[in-house]
Amino acid sequence: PVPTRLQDYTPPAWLVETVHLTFRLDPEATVVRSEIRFVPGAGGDLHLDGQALRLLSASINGEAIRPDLHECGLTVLEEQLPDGPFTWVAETRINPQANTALEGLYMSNGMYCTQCEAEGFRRITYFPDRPDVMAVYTVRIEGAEPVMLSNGNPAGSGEGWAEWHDPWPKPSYLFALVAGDLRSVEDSFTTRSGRDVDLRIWVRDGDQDRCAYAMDSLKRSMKWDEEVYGREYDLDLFQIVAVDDFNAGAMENKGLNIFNSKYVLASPETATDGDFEGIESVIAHEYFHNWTGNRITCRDWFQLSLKEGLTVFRDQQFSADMRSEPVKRIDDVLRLRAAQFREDAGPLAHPVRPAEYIEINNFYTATVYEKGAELIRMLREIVGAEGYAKALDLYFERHDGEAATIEDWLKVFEDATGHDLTQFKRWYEQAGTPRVHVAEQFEDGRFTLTFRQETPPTPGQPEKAPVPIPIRWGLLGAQGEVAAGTFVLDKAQDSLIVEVPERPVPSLLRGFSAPVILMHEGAPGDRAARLARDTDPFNRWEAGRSLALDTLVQGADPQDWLDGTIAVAMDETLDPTFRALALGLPSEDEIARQIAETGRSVDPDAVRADRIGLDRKLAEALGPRAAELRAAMATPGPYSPDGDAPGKRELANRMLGLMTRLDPTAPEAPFADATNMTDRLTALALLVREGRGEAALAEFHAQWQHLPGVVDKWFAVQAGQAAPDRAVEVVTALTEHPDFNWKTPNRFRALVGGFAGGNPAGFHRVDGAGYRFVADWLIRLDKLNPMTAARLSGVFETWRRYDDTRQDLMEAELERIASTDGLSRDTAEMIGRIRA
Ligand code: B3K
Ligand code: ZN
Repeated sequence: PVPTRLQDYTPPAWLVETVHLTFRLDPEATVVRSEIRFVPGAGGDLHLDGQALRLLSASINGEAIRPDLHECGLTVLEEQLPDGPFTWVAETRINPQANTALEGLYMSNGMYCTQCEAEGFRRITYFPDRPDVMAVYTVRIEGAEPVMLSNGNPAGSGEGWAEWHDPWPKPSYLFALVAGDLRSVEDSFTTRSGRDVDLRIWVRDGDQDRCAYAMDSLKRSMKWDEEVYGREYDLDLFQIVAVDDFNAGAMENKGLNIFNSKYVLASPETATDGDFEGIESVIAHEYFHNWTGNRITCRDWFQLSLKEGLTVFRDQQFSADMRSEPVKRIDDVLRLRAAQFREDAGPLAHPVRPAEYIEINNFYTATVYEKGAELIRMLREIVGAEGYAKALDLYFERHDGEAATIEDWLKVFEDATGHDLTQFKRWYEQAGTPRVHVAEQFEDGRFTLTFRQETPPTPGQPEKAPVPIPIRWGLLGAQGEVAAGTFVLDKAQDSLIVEVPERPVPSLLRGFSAPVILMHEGAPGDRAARLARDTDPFNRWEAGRSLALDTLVQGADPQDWLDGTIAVAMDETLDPTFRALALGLPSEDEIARQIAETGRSVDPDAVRADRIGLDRKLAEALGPRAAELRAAMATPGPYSPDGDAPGKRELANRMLGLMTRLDPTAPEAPFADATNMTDRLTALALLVREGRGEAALAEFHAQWQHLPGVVDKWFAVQAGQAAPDRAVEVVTALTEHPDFNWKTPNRFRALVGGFAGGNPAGFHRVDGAGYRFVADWLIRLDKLNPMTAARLSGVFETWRRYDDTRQDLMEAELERIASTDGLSRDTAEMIGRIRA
């Protein structure tokens, strides 16, 4: 297949003013009538995208035509078209029941739903399915379903039909339709200009009592966007639908968000604190897209980060405001390193704005989302909070109703703040994580920090140019902070000189002010000093992490880490969540990445053993204090997902994890006594980890087998916690379990993804059985759901980190996948890039 290239962009030949769609619903033969008013754009032939469609009829201005049909759509030559505007009418037939790709119109649990981003609308009808074609949609749905929804405001309904009108021009990827036997939970929100907006969350009967947190998150998001960004909602109605079969987390369709039910449904008994937090942030994220994505959309899919990076940054700000800012920052950096640094260090590395793609669904990545958000954060760091606010106002003013580009985005910052961002643009075009090396010198009251940046080569980009790196810094003297500021490193090498009477302890890249790898150990004892008393909470945490990695990667003596971490753990003046984070060990995958950074090959069994060893040392060093701290963190009274209760539970549960290292029966009583899912699942995971989970697993399953989201946890916990030497056998047996509905992405990800991602030593078992298991299932899923299969292939992206035996085994599986007959374009592209 030929790649699509950014440099080949041409404006649309024809634009669309209005679209009238009529759906006659039928599970196997839905008929879609489309009436499209085309107006001249750049001029030329009319190309309409279409996929898996049966064209029943087509006409232009009422005259029947027989367009030229090809594999990816149809073409009407310019000479067959009227000179000016015209009306195209077509009828197509589609089969939602047979749509296992979950793109376009498909069925989930007997209900109709859609997913159109990025290119799903072309599976519904022939259309210029590209985001720079924005139109006003009117939709009529005919069918027997009790509830029939589409975008915008209701425009009438009766027995067997419903109409919807969306006044805001939108690209086709934001179209949505939902129909089925749904129940709603209702609320309302009054905007700051006094307009009343009806809010509805649609779920299956029986799930109504698990929507409260989602609704509350929605209202808080609406208010926050008004207060912080000055953005009001713009329709009379905002609806969210929860569906069980969904490839992604959620989708921001105009006025009708469709959600993976895992990001809607929650109650204390069925959802963990982490689930509640996820709901809050995904609800916010999709809501925020109404302005950053929908009102201002992307000109083409290369600009994806324009909406995604910005919207992730906005949801991060929101969660930081709702909860604790430093804790949120640490969480976000953990996630960035786990997914994006990993991606950037391997064969799938690509720029935040890629230059080409074969399948755009393969570019909904940690780089486009999370690194994209880091770029926005750096922009804000460079121009300041006020400059950022001015730039955003200008962005909304200048580009509302448009399909914009990264150039447009940077231009508003330049125009609003006077900064020259020519060099900053490299951040969007250059892949790879910059390394920043630091040298220190103290002489005659002058402290000199010399910074040097380099970015290793990435696929297709052997040479890298310097990027502007905002480095927030502070200097700690014996009595506390003596100086602080932000230094922008925009050359290959540059120095910062500060006059101070005594050699200070430098604290660099505070708040993780840039997505780089800081190579800075500093003088002996400096990290212990930062862990003990840095005034920047992020760097305090980072100092501990760096000490732990020294032990896990280099085999250094852990004493400084143990002492410093225990002091933080016992410090009652600190936020319990922060203390829990400081007590956390880097994941096995993170340790493996750091080992690979040093040029050595990774032994996954040793990584696991060393990590357990350090955890045990921490448990021993804490001794009876672990149980005391756990008791002190008890949260009596009714469960709350907000306030300080989640942090206390996290610290208490971390203590339980440590106690379990010394006494494997420790989780038994907590499992039996748990009154919420957070505590219950933690105890269950620990029991399974210790090989004592059988009875608890049976009890848990019996209790929750009717709730798919909880059954997913039951699968994931076994896949992740099974002993590595028999994990393949455990997950293989689980694929035979009657509840393993592998066609449901959540269930598939819980078991197969939960094994490949959650049990590294099991996945990398040296006989290759883990690789074979994952490859078998990937090949099987690819025939049904290419998007989800292709995403799973990322578990192989680190294959070059390992020893020759494992590399050969992984290579063989990649080869087997690549040579599978009828492999999807999605997976073929991923495997091709991973092997290149
Ligand atoms: N924009 C959607 C992602 C769609 C995924 C398409 N493969 C969700 C989000 O980022 O908000
Ligand atoms: Zn998004």
